[in-house]
Amino acid sequence: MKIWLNGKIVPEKEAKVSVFDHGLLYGDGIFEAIRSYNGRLFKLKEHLERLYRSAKSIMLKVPLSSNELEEAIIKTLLSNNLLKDAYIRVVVTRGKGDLGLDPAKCPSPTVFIITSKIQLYPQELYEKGLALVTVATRRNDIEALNPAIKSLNYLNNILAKIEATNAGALEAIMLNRDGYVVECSADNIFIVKEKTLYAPPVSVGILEGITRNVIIGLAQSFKIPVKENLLTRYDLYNSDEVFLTGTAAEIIPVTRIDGRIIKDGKVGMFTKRLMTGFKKLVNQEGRKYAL
Ligand code: PXG
Repeated sequence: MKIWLNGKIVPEKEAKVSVFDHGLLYGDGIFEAIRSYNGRLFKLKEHLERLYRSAKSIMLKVPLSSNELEEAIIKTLLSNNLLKDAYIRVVVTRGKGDLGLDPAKCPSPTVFIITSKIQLYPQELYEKGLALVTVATRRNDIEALNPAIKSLNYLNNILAKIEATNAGALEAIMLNRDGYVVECSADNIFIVKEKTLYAPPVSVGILEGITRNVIIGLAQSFKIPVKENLLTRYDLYNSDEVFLTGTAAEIIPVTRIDGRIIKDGKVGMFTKRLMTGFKKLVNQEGRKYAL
C-alpha cells in the first residue's frame, strides 16, 4: 500500500510520523473519511469543506488548498490502483511539537492520506438490520468538544463502542447530557414514524454527517416529510423504522434497540427506498476521475 505523506507518495513501511506528533500525543488534529464509487469521489466538496471547518474550529491551518488536497487524493488512489471503489482517509495533525500541550510549538502540520477498501458490516446485516444498545457514556458536550468537529480525539466514541461490544452489539446509541438521542459512535441515526423521517438536529451535538445530509435531500426529493426533532429512547422504541448513516456504513437498517424489536423486526419500506436511492445516487454524482 502507498501512502501520501506530507507531499510525497511513500510505501506504507516508510509512512511514519514522529512520536512527538501532537496528533498522537493529544489527539490534536482532524480528519475526513470519504468514499469513491465507480471512479467518482462522492460529495468531495462537502467533505473538504467540513475538513476546513474542523480545522478552523481548532485553529489549525491546513497547509494545502482544497484543489491541492483533491489532487493528492487522486494521486494516492492512482498509486494504489484503487481506480473505482475506495475508502479514503485524510488526516491533518497539529504536527511535531514538544511534550507540552502548546500548539504554537508545532510549526508544521502533518498531512497524510490513506486509501483502502472498507466494508464496515457484514452484508447480511444490511438485509436483516442491526441490534443496538444505548450506552452510559454520553456524547461530548457542545461546550466541551463540539461533536461537529471531526477531530482525532475519538476517545468518547471509542468508550461508547467498547460498551456496545461488551453488551454484544455492533454499534452504540449515544445520548447527550440531557438524555436526548444524538448519534452513534460512528454513524448518524434516523427514525421513521407515521411516514415522516426524523433526525436529531445538529444543535443537540452531533457530527453533521455528509451521508445524513444526502439522505435528508433524497427523502425530500421522494416527498417524504423530514423533521429535525429532539428524540428520546421512547421515540426510538416506538418508531416504525430506524436506520443509521455514515460514509463507512452507508445506510444500515436497525431492527432491535435495547432488546425492543422495532415494529415487526423487519427492514421497513422507507429504509429500503432510501437505500436503493442512495445506491443509485453514489454511482452518478461527482466528476469521474478515472475510467
Ligand atoms: N457521527 C460520527 C460520530 C461519525 O464519526 C458519522 C456520524 C457519519 O458522518 P458521514 O459524514 O461519514 O456521513 C461519523 C463518521 C468508520 C468511521 O470507519 C466513521 C467515522 C469516523 C471514523 C471511522 O466507520 N465518521
